[in-house]
Amino acid sequence: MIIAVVAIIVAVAALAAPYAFPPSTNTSKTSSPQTREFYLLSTEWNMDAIPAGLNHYGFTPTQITVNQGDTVTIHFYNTHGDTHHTFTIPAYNLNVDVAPNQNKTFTFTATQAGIFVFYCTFHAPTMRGELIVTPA
Ligand SMILES: [Cu+2]
Repeated sequence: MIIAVVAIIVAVAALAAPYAFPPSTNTSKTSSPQTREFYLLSTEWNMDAIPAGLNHYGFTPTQITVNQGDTVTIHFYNTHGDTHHTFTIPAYNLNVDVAPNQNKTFTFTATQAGIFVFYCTFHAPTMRGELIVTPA
């Protein structure tokens, strides 16, 4: 079973190889810091799918991927009329509170590489996502 899985991975990698690598003459690194812009919404999970005791709020999207050194601008929309939501990442000192039916735009520099959970302080653990900062 494991051998079959490895064989499939190797086969897929072989197919992807011509497209996955830059031309051999290009040896310089081209990922200089960029400004990246994202729209983030508060959303709701399917009520029927939520176990008792958990709230039904979430984020869309749930993943934001940037490169280390990028300037990241997020437009965060609270789509709900009856509750605040926050965008919180302690490691980045981010804790942006957005009032009902309001939005805020904020910017930060992705100085630290890694995977950082972003969450709403009012609606964790369901209302969460991941900021993925790939190393420079
Ligand atoms: Cu919330």
